[in-house]
Amino acid sequence: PLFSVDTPRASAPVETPSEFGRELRAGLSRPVRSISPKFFYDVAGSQLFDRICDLPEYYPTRTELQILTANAPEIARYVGARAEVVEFGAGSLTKVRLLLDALEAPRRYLPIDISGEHLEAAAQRLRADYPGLAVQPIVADYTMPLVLSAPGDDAGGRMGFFPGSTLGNFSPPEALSFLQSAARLLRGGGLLLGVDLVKDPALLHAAYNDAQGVTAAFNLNLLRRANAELDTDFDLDGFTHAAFYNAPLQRIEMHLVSRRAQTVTLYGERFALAEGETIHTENSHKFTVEGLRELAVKAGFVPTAVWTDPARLFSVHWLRA
Ligand code: AVJ
Repeated sequence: PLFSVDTPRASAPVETPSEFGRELRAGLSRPVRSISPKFFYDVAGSQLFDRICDLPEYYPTRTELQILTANAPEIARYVGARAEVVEFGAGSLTKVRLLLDALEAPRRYLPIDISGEHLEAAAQRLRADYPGLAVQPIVADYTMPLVLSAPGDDAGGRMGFFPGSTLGNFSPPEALSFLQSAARLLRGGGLLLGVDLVKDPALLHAAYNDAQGVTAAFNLNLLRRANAELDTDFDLDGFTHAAFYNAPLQRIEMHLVSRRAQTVTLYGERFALAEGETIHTENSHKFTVEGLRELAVKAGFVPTAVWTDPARLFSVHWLRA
């Protein structure tokens, strides 16, 4: 398949292991347990993530919006006339409004997201506000190679939009291969890419350990989702949220820590977790402006302009493809 399509599923149990189920089983079978952060985003998880974006400690969303707002005319000049905008991991479709407002004559908008229901609802709201724009949501895992038909013969061609530092969820080799495919998909156009910057670890720590516990709820929602969709028996009180900065690897790591020795059953198989053992749920890599530009060059882009906020918390890059 060109990409996997995540259809909404009825409640558990399921006969054919879902992608989530297969990956969770594989992740629990490894000596260092892990699961991909892409499974955070069921409806409840997408809503929790939207709440994270509004938290006082979570500076990335607000800062990126400030950068896009403050520099919209200049960004529009670099981007030029683009008829088609493809967004990777589009979520709630709020940031793209700033871009659509700045562009000359966008005709088609293709938001790609793994969370189908959430995406369709957001697409409806966007259509209401942009009557001249063809909004064509694609429910897909954008970490898989994606093939799109040619952007058509309207002037300007295609651009990509990948805000929010979602690139940071990839390991460095995955980030490179994602950017390589994006460069192929966007050839003749470019990618407007937002990435979070390396900074004082105390600020990073606060952003992933918010006082209201929304990030903890977001992390633990993965276990609630597994219980609902896969019929696992995770005890939600048996795990705690942990997030810390791994400085040598330039990333925030999120884990679910087992508070005691316990077992969990998935597809009839029992997995034992020791007290203090963790399930690694997310990496959120941080970048330097130079490091990102070098990575972009390796992937086949030509980095041109970079915009940051005065405190250099976050960066937005225009990468020509
Ligand atoms: C959507 C991957 C960019 O890494 O900051 C927020 C996800 N995890 N709080 C990030 C997230 C915990 C977010 N990304």
